[in-house]
Amino acid sequence: MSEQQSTITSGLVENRVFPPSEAFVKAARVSGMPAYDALCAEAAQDFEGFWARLARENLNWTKPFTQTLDESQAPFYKWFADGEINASANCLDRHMGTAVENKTAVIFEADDGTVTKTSYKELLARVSQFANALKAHGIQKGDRVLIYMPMTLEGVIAMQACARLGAIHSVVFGGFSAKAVQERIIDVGAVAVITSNYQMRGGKELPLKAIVDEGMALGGCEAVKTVFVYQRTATACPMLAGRDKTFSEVLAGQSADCAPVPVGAEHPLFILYTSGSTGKPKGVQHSTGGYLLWAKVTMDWTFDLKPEDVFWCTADIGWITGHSYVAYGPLAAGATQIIFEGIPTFPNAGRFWQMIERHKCSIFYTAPTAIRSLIKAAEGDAKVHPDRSDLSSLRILGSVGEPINPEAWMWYHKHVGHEKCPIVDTFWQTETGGHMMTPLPGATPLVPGSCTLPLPGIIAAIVDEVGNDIPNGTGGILVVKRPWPSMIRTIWNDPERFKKSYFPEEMGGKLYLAGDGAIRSADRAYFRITGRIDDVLNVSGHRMGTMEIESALVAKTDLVAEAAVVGRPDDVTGEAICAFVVLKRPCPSGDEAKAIAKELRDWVAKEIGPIAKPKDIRFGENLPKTRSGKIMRRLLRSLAKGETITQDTSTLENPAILSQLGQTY
Ligand code: 6R9
Repeated sequence: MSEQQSTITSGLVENRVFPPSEAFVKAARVSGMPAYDALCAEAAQDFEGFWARLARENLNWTKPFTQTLDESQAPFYKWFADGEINASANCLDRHMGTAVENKTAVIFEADDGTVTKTSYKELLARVSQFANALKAHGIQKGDRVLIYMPMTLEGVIAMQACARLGAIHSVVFGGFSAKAVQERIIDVGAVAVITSNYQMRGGKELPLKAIVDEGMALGGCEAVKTVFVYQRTATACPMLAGRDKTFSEVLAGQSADCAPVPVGAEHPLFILYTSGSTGKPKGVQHSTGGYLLWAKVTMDWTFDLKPEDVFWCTADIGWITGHSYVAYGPLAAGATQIIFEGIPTFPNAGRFWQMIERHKCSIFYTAPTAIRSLIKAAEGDAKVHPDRSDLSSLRILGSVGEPINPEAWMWYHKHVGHEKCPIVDTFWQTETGGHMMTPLPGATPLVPGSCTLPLPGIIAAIVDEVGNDIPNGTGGILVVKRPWPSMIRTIWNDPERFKKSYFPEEMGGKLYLAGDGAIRSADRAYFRITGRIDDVLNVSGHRMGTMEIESALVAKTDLVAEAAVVGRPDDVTGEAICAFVVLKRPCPSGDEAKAIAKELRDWVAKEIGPIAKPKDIRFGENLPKTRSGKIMRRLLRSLAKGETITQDTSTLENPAILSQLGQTY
């Protein structure tokens, strides 16, 4: 790829364009812009026919569907509804008797560097055996199973085994707290939990099972009959007789054959909780058929997957990226993938680059926050610089989770991709199931910081508050105008909230509201995401609701009277959490303030998880409010950024508190 133009006219206008090389275009699955345009035209001419073709070509159906899209209960759309399918069969059984059968499915690298390889055939046997163990404990189609596992092959096996039986999994990221586990067990109505005694991260052994116990002890989890415990490490953990079973105990004597249970295409494959603009996380419900279709097709299109590729998505299975591009997509596509248990900085910040070299990774997919922290590390220590590793196996790089700033993009392009690897900046969400907007590596000319264009079949647009189209070059609200197969089906237990959050009446009730702002460039009509338009923060690519953190803070009733949380830009994590707190005692300063700030951070870690800990805490006698009593969040955002307040503060009830709130702890 050559850099055609290299002028940046301002921070906002990005003029550098990187078209794919001719050789890359020639070999690509979607080869050149005419091929992309042809797919878009196919979808425009016969929307349902386009999706039906993909669904027939990419998935094995135990009962073929006759109806593609059912809009009769919109926005509760149904796809391929009369078809029957099993997700696990499409990831595993489907490859038996083909060249993929004996291919390596997973190269697992443990935290301590131990590597194990598992073929598709072996993985099928392991998933089947574990599914039989679940079945023997009464788990059946439609049951909900909570998974709280480390980033291990066993985590993927647990998900696949649930899918094999038609049981609905709900994975909770291993960094969430006992309380978060309890709340999700209750909301989802789990009958079983799959966990691990400990997890290994950065050489440290951290408890998981004990957190499940602590969560369940908070009450309301009586429906859970069995807790399956994977013994990741040799250290014993407390086991409750009758309820808790080790993996080896339940696997003993189980056959490695387990017939996959066909389910309707709309049967929920999983429920994954994500933060929204209110205090309570939403249980995003995904379908089986439509979801899996897009996980598979985007592997082929976005990552131009070839049989010899070694794919590595660094996301944890606790997030949607780990669902679509670790647990399902790569397997459905028959890829060899790397699964990594540990953290990018252990034993040193060169781990990712060393692993790419070690396993000859060809497609590498990670988050901007990881890239930014590794840039920092590499700049401080030449030994962990990517230039020290042989990265010649790479052919495609990917980015996900948050906007990638052009500086980080350029570094990734130069030092990791050696100016020959297209970077696919994939915009999507927990709710969208798979990629929505992204360059195609063998077609789309790249512009740093832009997710470029929607995938064929995805009808994205930018509108104003009432849903009218906005011309290119003007910022607005990102929406999707037509349903797509992998979209969220509902919020578990809360269909009304689903309608209100994603298909608001104010915008006509038919547009999917992503919750992000965006702008299309005047020249290429490329999309650039400008950030969330609701009260959701993106910290290190993880979604956090400001209200969720506020609720956690005020739940510390002995100490906190009031709290407001906003985001501020951060060089490494994208956004940082900044909490403004009013205590039930005089406003503290100095060491006392520091001690209370620590206490509050620990509290939030316990309530939600360490990822929700505020980076900045500021105390005041009061919060800045208008005379009508509304917290002035815009002002708080300025304060959080350390800006001099130039905005009109005349409506502020008590202007003196601004100086108090200027001090960060
Ligand atoms: C996949 C995932 C979704 C939110 C989304 C947006 C942000 C994700 C992005 C991006 C700019 C990208 N986001 N990818 N912003 N460019 N390539 O991250 O899902 O955790 O639900 O977050 O992340 O704000 O709305 P999720």
